[in-house]
Amino acid sequence: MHESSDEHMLERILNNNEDLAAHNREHFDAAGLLCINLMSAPGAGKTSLLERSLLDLSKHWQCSVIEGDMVGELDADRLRKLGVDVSQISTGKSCHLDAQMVARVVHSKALDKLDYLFIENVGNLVCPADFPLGEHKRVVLLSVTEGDDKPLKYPVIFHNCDVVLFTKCDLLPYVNFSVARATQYVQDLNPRAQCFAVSIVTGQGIDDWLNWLSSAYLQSQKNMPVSI
Ligand SMILES: Nc1nc2c(ncn2[C@@H]2O[C@H](COP(=O)(O)OP(=O)(O)OP(=O)(O)O)[C@@H](O)[C@H]2O)c(=O)[nH]1
Ligand SMILES: [Mg+2]
Repeated sequence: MHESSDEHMLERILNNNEDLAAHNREHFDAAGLLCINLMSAPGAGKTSLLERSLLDLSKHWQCSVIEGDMVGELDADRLRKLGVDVSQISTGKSCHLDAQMVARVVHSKALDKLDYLFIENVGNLVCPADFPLGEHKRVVLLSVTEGDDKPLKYPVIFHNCDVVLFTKCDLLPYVNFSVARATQYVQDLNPRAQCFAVSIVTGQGIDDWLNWLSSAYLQSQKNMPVSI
């Protein structure tokens, strides 16, 4: 009895989230921007990747970031130092962003001038997978220090994403992580996911990632509904 009412409530929460995510997506499409949801376990390198990417992207494009953290504005402050516009969402006890939290920010932001909107989700390899935010693309970071078995143990987030970045590849000589094995695990779950091995320290793979971003942006412009 208890179990079925819990399941019912969870289903309602997830359905409600899907509706709000679709609403957010309408705003993103109307503004003609590309929205990317960055997800990973804590510390895999989301903010570092954003710092590195925004250094390049901000030269030519209007970029903005929504930062999700349980408390504090440490990551937001790191990005603001680059002159980037950042909106903070503090999730309190929640271990993921949801579409309603993002909707509040979306309604208070001037989206029209933006080309890229990045959302850094709360560090967690499980819960963010179930809560789409309206993003066009889902990017998962897996650092080589976490072990290459993670796609097998946390399949949902890898099953439902567009890109997987194996981060901190400068540390590969010191850890037991095979990029080939991890790529195979991801592709067994999700053949359409693209995998890149990257390092902020050496710059490995950063051009591939930036090229992917730029083709995703161009593709999104072709797919945007034509405004009348
Ligand atoms: N060696 C190495 N360290 C890295 C790399 N990228 C990030 N780091 C380090 O990893 C730590 C965590 O990086 P963050 O970018 O803060 O990770 P995050 O995913 O944003 O962390 P949360 O927001 O707390 O989940 C920092 O000490 C970074 O300097 C990398 O390519 N190589
Ligand atoms: Mg961060």
